[in-house]
Amino acid sequence: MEDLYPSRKNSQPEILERKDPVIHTDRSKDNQAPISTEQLDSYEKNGFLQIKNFFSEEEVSDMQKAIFELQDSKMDVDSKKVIREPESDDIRSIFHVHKDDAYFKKVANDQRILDIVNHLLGSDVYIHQSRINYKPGFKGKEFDWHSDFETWHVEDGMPRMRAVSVSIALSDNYTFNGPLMLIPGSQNYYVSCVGETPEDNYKDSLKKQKVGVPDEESLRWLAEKGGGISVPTGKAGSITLFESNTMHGSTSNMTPYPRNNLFMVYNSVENRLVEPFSGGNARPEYIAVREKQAMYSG
Ligand code: 6CS
Ligand code: FE
Repeated sequence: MEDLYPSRKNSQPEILERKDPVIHTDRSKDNQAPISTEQLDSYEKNGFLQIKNFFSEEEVSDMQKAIFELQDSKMDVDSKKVIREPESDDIRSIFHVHKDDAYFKKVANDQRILDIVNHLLGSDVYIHQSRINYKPGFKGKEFDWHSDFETWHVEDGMPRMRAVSVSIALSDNYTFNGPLMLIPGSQNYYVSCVGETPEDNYKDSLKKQKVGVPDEESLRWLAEKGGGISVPTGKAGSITLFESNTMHGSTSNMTPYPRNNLFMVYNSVENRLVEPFSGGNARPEYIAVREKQAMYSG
């Protein structure tokens, strides 16, 4: 398959134009969407959309109970799906929760979310990746600037930009406890990064990403083009949907307040993974789902 978004191939970075729509349902059908035209406009323009108070307080406390019970149950467990912080034993992320845990499978199937992502992606969807990023107080380290799509394209073989991440805030996201930072409009440009993908890169990249992190010049260009950096803060229970190629990152958390987010990544069933464009081995199923699974439809 032709590689429309080459990266980690050249010695110089390059900024390529996006070749896919941001919203894959024709805008003449806005009235079929469960969100407003203004919200669709905002997502199309910025590459992300925050919806506050999406979940009820009761749902939030159920989810918080679930993520902390899971965290406790894995505290002393050595599992590939449990990623620990680079400088401590604290749990950084737990992957594949949509499949391994009945409760999170229900969250992944939440019809309110499915109706939105089906419209944005213009098709039925399946879960490409799910994870809980705990970002514990004092110990939670940064997630350097990156486009998820760049990794999913190069290391997982995701052909086109037709996936969306739904970040569910399960603790209050303040300006100071390492919230998600996004560059508005960056979804429209693809930063072709330098550097080869090391064998089994995921064993290190999920702790600290090195390849696929854009150069400072490209990041400066994107931020200036987009008019700065957005930090959607808000109470637990809000969600932030962001397009697969929107440049994002988050700082270390040096406050007592954890920043727990649950991520469900939805991919179009018409955009299933092929061989990694890096030419390397496919990443494990718990990071990048390949098995044919039940489609989620709106
Ligand atoms: O490699 C990945 O798939 C993961 N890495 C980051 C930094 N964001 C997306 C995803 O969790
Ligand atoms: Fe990411």
